[in-house]
Amino acid sequence: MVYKVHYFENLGGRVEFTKVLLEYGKIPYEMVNIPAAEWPKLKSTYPEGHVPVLEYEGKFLTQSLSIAQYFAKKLNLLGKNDWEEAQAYSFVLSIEDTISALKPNSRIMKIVKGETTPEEEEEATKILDKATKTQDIF
Ligand SMILES: N[C@@H](CCC(=O)N[C@@H](CS)C(=O)NCC(=O)O)C(=O)O
Repeated sequence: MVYKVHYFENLGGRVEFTKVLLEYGKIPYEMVNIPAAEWPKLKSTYPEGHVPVLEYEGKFLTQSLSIAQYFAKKLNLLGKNDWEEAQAYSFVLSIEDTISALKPNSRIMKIVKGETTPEEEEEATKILDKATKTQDIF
């Protein structure tokens, strides 16, 4: 049975951790691409009303970091010992902090579309600089 990853059509976001791992591990999967226009109708059919969702053997797993961790473990990417495992988790959570900091007012989409005001751009640059410094620790 092949893994199915549910996410919005033509949109990157919280699904990317999982897609990178699936591609890296050459794990077969299918995307279930949800058109934005269909979402209001489909939202209530998902366990927590959001995506990404992993579907496998009739079961559904929510939460992007849990899904990514599931595959990271399968691919032996959680470190050689408890310390390295904690470092891997720390790295992921620092990315999560960055996503959360960029999320208000759809800032991510504005950045992608080049629609940010100079003030928003300056703020986003600060957030991304901080993230780069944090990730340099690893
Ligand atoms: N903590 C959840 C957050 C999921 C989330 O916010 N997903 C967004 C897309 S990135 C979503 O489904 N938005 C539509 C909605 O909530 O109606 C996770 O990491 O999976």
